[in-house]
This record gives sequence, C-alpha cells and structure tokens, in this order.
Amino acid sequence: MKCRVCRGAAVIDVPRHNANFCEAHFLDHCREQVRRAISHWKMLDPGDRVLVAVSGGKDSLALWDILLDLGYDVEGLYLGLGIGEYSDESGVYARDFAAARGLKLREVDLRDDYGFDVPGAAKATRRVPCSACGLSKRHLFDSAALDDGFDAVATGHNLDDEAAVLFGNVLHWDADYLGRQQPVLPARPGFPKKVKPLVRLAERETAAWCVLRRIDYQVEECPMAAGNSHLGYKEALNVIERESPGTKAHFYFAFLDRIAPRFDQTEAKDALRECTSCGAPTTGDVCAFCKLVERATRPGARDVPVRIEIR
Ligand code: Q46
Ligand code: ZN
Ligand code: ZN
Repeated sequence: MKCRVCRGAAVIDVPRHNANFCEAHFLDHCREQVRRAISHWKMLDPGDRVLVAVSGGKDSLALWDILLDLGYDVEGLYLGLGIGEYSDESGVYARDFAAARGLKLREVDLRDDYGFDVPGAAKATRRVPCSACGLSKRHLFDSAALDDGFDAVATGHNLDDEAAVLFGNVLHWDADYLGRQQPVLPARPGFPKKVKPLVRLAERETAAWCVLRRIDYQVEECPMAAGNSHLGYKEALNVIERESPGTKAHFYFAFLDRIAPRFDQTEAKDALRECTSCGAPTTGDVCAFCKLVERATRPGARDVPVRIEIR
C-alpha cells in the first residue's frame, strides 16, 4: 500500500477517494477537507473566534485541533450532562486535551449550574434523554457564544453523522428538517452562526487523525444512544458504503447541491421575543430551556417513571 502523494509506505486507505496515504499526507488530506468545507459553505472567515462544542470524543477533539492548526482563534466549551460514568470520563478527556496544549476549556455543568442532569430531565419530562440533552446543548452553546461575542459555534458532526441524519429525514420525508439540514446556519437575532467543518471527513478519518496526533479521546458512546434509530441508519449506510465506496458522500453532497434548495430553507417565521427568565429568543413567554429547568428541578421530578418512545 503506497501513499498516493509521495509513494512512501501508506498507513491508511480512504476508499471513497480511492487513495492511500502516509501519515503526513493523511494529515494534509484531513486539513484540506476541512479547509474546503469551510470555504465552500462560507463557514468562517480567517481569524474568526470560534467556540467548539467539546464532548471528549474523537470528533470534537479532532475539530478543535484542526481548527487551531488552520489558524482560527478557538476555545472549547464542555457541557457536563450528568450521565453517570460516561460524563465523568468525557470531562477528563476534554480537560486533559486542553491542559496538555495550554488551551482554554470553558465548562458548564447541568447539575452544578442548573440543578438537574440529563437522566433526571428525561424522567421529569417523560421524553427520551436525547430530547432534554439536545435542547440543553443548543441553548447553552448558543448563549455562551452570544454572551462572549464568538463569531460561530462549531460542532464535530462528520460525514457519517450527517448522512445518517439525512437518511432518517428522507425515510420520514421530514420536509422541515430536510430544508434546514445545512452544514452552516447563518447568525440571526438571538442565535449565533453554527458550522459543521468536519462534514467532508468520515468517522474513521477523525479517529485516525486523533490516533496519529496522539489525542486521547473517549471511545465509549453515550449509553443513552443505545438502540436509537440514528445508529441503525449509520449501520445501514455502512453496509452500502462497503459494497460501493463513495455512496455515502454522494448521497449527502448531492442532496446539499441539488435537492436541499428545493425545500423551504427559512427558519420558522413565528415572531420571536425574549424569554422573561433568561432573555433567549422564544415564541412564548418562557423559553423551552427555562421550562425544562423548572420541570426537572421541581420537587419529586425524578420519581416519574421513564416512558420509552420508539419511533
Ligand atoms: S444527545 Fe443523546 Fe447524545 Fe445527549 S443523551 Fe447521549 S446520545 S449525549 S450526541
Ligand atoms: Zn505520503
Ligand atoms: Zn429562558
């Protein structure tokens, strides 16, 4: 196996590009894919201040590392979700990454700062944990970025993630989500710009980036994800990809270029006002996150039995 660029010994193959790379040229390939994504979708300008949503997993740590490498001014924000050992460990990986490189890691902890955790919120709201978790992440990353004047929030969604989400949205013909499934969402009043610079890299490539750059990351997946349909969609696409490398990328990028513009890409047009409790944009008096905090911290909130939703 020879490197496509230098003909030296290759350490990894990337079947969808029909290429093998040595260590140095694989790292170049990853940087180039991120650079291309940022430029093609106009995600960031040179020197932008970027807040990276850091989970302690391979994607978010690779993203932080690559954005620094490309010269952006990046800080990480880690959100403690209170999901048992999984969260305890993920925090250690995020802190170790930052400490070893002298980087600033901001931290927000749902329990310490808001008095609840993801499993408790799931019980109190009788919804799946990912629902309270996703809402909390969106609210807290948005408000941290706005409060401190960041130019964008960057998340580590990779090609496999985005293709699986697209697959799910197509299976359900979810027109609203299809219209908004973009690698960049521009800033609008009350919301920061949101970007996904890793969409041109597959999961296996972000893992390889971390291994080659000696980045220790949390390998375990969140226990709350077990059995959710997103993982099933990923597996189904992997079966197809093995038979026909490049299908996943074509599915996602052809959608973005040719199909997405046919859907309504505007956000909900309901008039937004400020949450009376925290000031975030909301269609009612109180935003969804403040309602979640209120429900999840009510006395006896955790005694409600969990209801499993299967879609
Ligand atoms: S949403 Fe759901 Fe993830 Fe939150 S509860 Fe775990 S699986 S961490 S990306
Ligand atoms: Zn090479
Ligand atoms: Zn609020």
